[in-house]
Amino acid sequence: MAGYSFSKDFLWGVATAAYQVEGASTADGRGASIWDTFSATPGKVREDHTGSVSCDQYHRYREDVQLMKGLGVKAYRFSVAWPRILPAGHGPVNPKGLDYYDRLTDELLANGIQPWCTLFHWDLPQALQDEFGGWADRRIVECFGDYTAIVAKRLGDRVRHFFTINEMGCVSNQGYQLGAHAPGLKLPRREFAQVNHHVLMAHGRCVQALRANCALTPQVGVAENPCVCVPVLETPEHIDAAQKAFRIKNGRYITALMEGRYIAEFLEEEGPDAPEFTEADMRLIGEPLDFVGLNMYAPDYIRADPAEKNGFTSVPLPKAYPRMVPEWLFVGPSITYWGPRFVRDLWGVKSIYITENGCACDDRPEPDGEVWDTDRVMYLRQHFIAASRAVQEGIPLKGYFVWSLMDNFEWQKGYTERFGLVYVNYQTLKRTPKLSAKFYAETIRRNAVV
Ligand code: IFM
Repeated sequence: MAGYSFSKDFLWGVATAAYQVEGASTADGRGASIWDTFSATPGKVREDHTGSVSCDQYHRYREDVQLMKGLGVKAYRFSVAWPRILPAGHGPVNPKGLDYYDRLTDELLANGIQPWCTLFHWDLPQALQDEFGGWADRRIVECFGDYTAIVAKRLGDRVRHFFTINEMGCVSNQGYQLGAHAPGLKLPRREFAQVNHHVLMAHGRCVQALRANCALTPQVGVAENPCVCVPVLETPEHIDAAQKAFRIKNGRYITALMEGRYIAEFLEEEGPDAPEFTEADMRLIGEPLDFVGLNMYAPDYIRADPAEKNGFTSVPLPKAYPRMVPEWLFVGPSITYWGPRFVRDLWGVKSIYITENGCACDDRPEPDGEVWDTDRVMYLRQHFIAASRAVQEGIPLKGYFVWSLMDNFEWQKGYTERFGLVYVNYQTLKRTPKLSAKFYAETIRRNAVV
């Protein structure tokens, strides 16, 4: 391969999540989710925006599939809204909810786009939060398994690729410890540890339910956003330190999944706040996966530090370090190289995807109607170059899903942060591909960075 190119069968895709794009929050028997409740609570989301209409993909999915086709993507990563399928979280199934994902799947396949389905991207049925505290109670694990089985039975004859839970740490940390996401709780660290443990267990239960209920043999993975440790310099001592840091800093999350245990460094660090667990729990958590998906956004620069117990230190970012619109989105393109590399080197993973990468920019249409998001093009181009390096070095990076197909409901930021390749006018719901959409389409067409 010459230049910044990719393997022949590299899978280019785009990603979204149900609550962020679907809207139609009361249509066809959908139950309420914790995000409906949270966003309806004044002061929780910027400008009190809610996902009740959003991009209305529920009704406009055909148009959105045509947008994808225009980009030339080969795969669409979407999520299923649990409260559309089971309005009360468990019990009676809502057939119209399942019908929607049938229609979406069929439309994608008819247009040559592979459906990649996420079971949970944060829209927990409110009923489960009310009934037993949602992820804080161990009963959630079986409920999630049962819900997964229903979706698997319905879609598993056409969908081959499934993700269990999107960004497990965000579910527990943002939702139950920091209170920034639904359900907005600030539990003590010890209780948060248990919430997180239930999320990990539910992931394992989901893997089992998919394997037991899909008609086609499913490929099952996770979409995790690990803290991406990047060596400050590419020298052996800093690379070793960064790899070690990657494993230890993610001890509560991806390391636990990949190794089926909480590593000693994590347990020691947490002390009395460590989760309670049994060996059976850890076996469930460690269910083997077919691939690993990485949601990659910002870097954590690491240097070797012999004075530190674990041999590494995070290097603080200088004051003027570049970032995109979100206050957390510092630019560090080499994450799309180092993330896959460490996942391969630490755990021998043979199939890795970037399942999210993108940025929010201050996009506005010019008088000619065009959105000239040169900043997003710069950002994506640099990440693609790093991904191409991974591919060319033989790291098994097999695909890349840009976040996101279109502007959408950005959680507590509402509609104020735009991550899309396609601009959405929230008054008219008109979709307009930005410059970055054209850049992406051309990259896909050439299978090389433009
Ligand atoms: O919009 C989110 C997505 O739901 C999860 N990953 C990060 C994105 C940007 O913040």
